Amino acid sequence: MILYGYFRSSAVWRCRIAFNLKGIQPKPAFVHLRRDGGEQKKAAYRALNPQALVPALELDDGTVLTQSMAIIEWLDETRPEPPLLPPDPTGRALVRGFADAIACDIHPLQNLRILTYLKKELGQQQEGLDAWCRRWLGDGLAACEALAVRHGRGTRFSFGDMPGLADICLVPQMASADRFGVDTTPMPRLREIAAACAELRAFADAVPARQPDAEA
Ligand SMILES: N[C@@H](CCC(=O)N[C@@H](CS)C(=O)NCC(=O)O)C(=O)O
Repeated sequence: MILYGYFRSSAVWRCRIAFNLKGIQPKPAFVHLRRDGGEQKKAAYRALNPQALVPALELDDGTVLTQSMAIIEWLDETRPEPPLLPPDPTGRALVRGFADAIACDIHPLQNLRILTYLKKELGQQQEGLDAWCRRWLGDGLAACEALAVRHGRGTRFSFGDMPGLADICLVPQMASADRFGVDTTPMPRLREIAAACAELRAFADAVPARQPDAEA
């Protein structure tokens, strides 16, 4: 299995955590999102993922999976232990609701191609881009804080005492919040969960700075 990614990508970071939790190490392949206009946009990578986004996961039979959430759910279905989702449909819907609030509604607004468009096509300056990111990260994570308080108070992780899909999505997004200067002090529950995750090797080994393609 080959996981195509980039050290800073939140979506790839999610996959790295999930693979680590399962104790599986796919072979990494590095797609530099900024070098040479973006390697993700080159024909060679588009042949793998026509969306020109990382991650992509190439299976041993040549099948290429795209989209981090689809990859993680495929992993969970094919290697069920330890489970990343609860056993019951309602529990799964709650976890997916939290995870999708991040993966579908927060993360896409800070994507490189969106920020590049705001800058190059719409003429926004860096402060405008930073304000944009802070706004959508702050609003989105405030909603996640409310969901986390509602569903997981007293538990170590977002939805229980085992880490799962919600935590996998949360941790990279909290790091983005820090990077863009979002004040997360009004989100104590999310900070508590992120701190609990950071204690686990699966999460610690997945941080961008520890990846072979990491840059300062
Ligand atoms: N919904 C996709 C998002 C993937 C995505 O946005 N990847 C970013 C990095 S986090 C990317 O490849 N950006 C390249 C670009 O914007 O040109 C997923 O979860 O896999």
